[in-house]
Amino acid sequence: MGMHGSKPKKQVQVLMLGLDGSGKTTLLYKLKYNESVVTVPTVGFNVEMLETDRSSPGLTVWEVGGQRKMRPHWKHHFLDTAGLVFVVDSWDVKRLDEARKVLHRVMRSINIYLLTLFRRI
Ligand SMILES: Nc1nc2c(ncn2[C@@H]2O[C@H](COP(=O)(O)OP(=O)(O)OP(=O)(O)O)[C@@H](O)[C@H]2O)c(=O)[nH]1
Ligand SMILES: [Mg+2]
Repeated sequence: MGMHGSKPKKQVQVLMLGLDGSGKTTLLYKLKYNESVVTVPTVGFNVEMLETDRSSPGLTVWEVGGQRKMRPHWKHHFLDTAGLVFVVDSWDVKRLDEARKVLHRVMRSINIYLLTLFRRI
């Protein structure tokens, strides 16, 4: 009865991808705690549930490491994903083309909502 009136909230999975060093972990913890944290390259993944208002589903955000050796693992997260956030470091001009190719490869494999974030500062 302690849970009276509160149904478990629906959770929607969001996948956060992008090249290594594009700023995914930084963004994830900024969204979660509104803090800038010191990061290390993600080996595997980080996952956090984000608070949303009562009428919206909860967001479970999965950030998977973007190093070349990590990218083959991305596909294991595609199945349950409702949306993709693809993070691009727009200062890293030399790797914009690599980011474009990697994003195109991902979009060929999944059919979902896409948000591309270009980090500027
Ligand atoms: N100036 C600036 N630096 C940032 C920003 N976001 C991240 N960084 C820095 O970029 C570096 C890499 O950030 P991460 O968030 O670890 O990058 P990542 O995309 O998670 O990298 P992987 O986990 O290896 O795929 C860190 O030194 C961050 O402090 C930003 O918006 N502006
Ligand atoms: Mg990371």
